[in-house]
Amino acid sequence: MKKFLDLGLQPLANSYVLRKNLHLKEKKFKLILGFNPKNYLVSILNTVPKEKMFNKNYPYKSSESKTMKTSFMELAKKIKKKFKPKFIVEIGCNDGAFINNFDPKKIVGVEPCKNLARITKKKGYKVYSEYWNLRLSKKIIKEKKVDVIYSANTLSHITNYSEIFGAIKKSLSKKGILILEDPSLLNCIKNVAYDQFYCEHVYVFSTIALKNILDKFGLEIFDIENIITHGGSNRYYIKNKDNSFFKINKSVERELKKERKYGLQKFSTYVKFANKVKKSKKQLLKIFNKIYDKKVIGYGATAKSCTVLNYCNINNKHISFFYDTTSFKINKYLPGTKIRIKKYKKLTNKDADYVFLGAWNFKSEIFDKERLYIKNGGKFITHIPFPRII
Ligand code: DWN
Repeated sequence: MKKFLDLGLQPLANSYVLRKNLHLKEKKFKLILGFNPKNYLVSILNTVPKEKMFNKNYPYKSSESKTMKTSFMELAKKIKKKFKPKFIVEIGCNDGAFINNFDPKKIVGVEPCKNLARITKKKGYKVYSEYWNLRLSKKIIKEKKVDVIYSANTLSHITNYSEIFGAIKKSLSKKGILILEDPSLLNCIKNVAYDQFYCEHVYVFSTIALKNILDKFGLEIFDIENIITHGGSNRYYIKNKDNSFFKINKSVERELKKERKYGLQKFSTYVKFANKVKKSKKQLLKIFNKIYDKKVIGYGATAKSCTVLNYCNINNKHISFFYDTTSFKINKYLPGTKIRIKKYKKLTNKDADYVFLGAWNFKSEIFDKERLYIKNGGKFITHIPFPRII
C-alpha cells in the first residue's frame, strides 16, 4: 500500500459527544489514505473495529433528506419494471428509506445498527439486525435465492470485502444481480472532497478497482449510472459472469475510459490530490480567520464535517453551533471539535452572517429550503470543490 495523504488524528466520525461526556478524552485514530498499486484500490490504512462504529447508537438516518428519498423511490420503480424481482435483499437498510418502496413480502433488510433496524421493522419489514457475512447470507437464502441485492453507501464500509462479495455471489439466483451504489472516487478526487474519507469509509471505489476486485469472485459490472447523490456517486449493476440474461452496456467501458483518462490507475494522481487537499485546508482557514468577528454557524452535522473540521483545526471558536434535523444528533457535540448541534430551524439572517455547509452534498436541497436567508443576503461557506463564500 502506498501512502499519499495524512489527515491527522481523527475521532470516530459518527460518535457525537454527550454534554455530560465533554470533559472525557475521545479515542482517536490516524487517518491515512493509501493506494494499492496492484488492484488500484484507494482506502484508509488504519481501520476501526466495526462494532465500535455500527452499533445501537448509530446516528445517521437516510430518510433525513428529500434527495435520498427521491433517489430511492425512482430506483425502486426501475427495479420493479426492469428486473421484476421476486426476492430482494438490502444490505444496510438503515431506517428503511429504500425498502419502504416495496411490498414487505418481497424484500428483507440487513442492518446491524439495532436502533435503525427497529425503525425499519416498525414499518412492517423483516430485518436481520446483524452484519452481512457468509453465515447470515446462508440463513437468508435457505428458502430461496435472491434476485436483487441492493446496497447503497454500505459495502465501502466493510473491511473484509472478500467475505462480502463471496457471500453475495453465493446468494444470487440464476438471473440475480447486485446493485451497488457508492460515492465515485473520480468525483471525490475532482472535487477535492477529501472529507469522503473517515473511519467508516474504508474505501472509495473507482470503477477500475471495483472491476479488479469483482473479477476475483467471477462477478462483473454490466451497467453503470452516474447519479447525483453524495456529491456524485456511481450505481453499479453487477452479475455473475455466467449470467447471460444481461448484456454488458457501453456505460461500463465509457466510465473506465473516463477514469483512466483522469489517471485513477496512477499513484501520481493521488499525490497531486494530496497537494490540493493541503491547499484547500489553508484556504478554508484563511476564510474562517477573515470572518473571525462574524456570526458563523454550521448546517448539517455530517460525518464528512468531522474530517474537514478536525483536519483544518476549525472548532467551536470558529463555529457557534450546527443545525441538523436528525433526532439522534440534536443536543450532542461534534466529535473532536466539540461544536454543539441544535435542532434545525429555518435559517434567518439573525441566526448567522455565514453558514458552513457541512452537508455540501445536499446543497441544492438546502439552498432551496433556505431561499429567504439567501435572498436577504445570507452567505454560505463551502470547501467543495474549493473553499469559498457563496
Ligand atoms: O456513508 C455514509 C453516508 C451515506 O451517510 C455514512 N458513513 C455516514 C453518513 O455520512 P454523512 O453524515 O456525511 O452524510 P450526509 O447524508 O451528508 O448527512 C447529512 C446530514 O445533514 C444529516 O445529519 C442530516 C442533515 N441535514 C439537515 O440537517 N438538513 C440534511 C439535509 C438535506 C437538510 O436539509
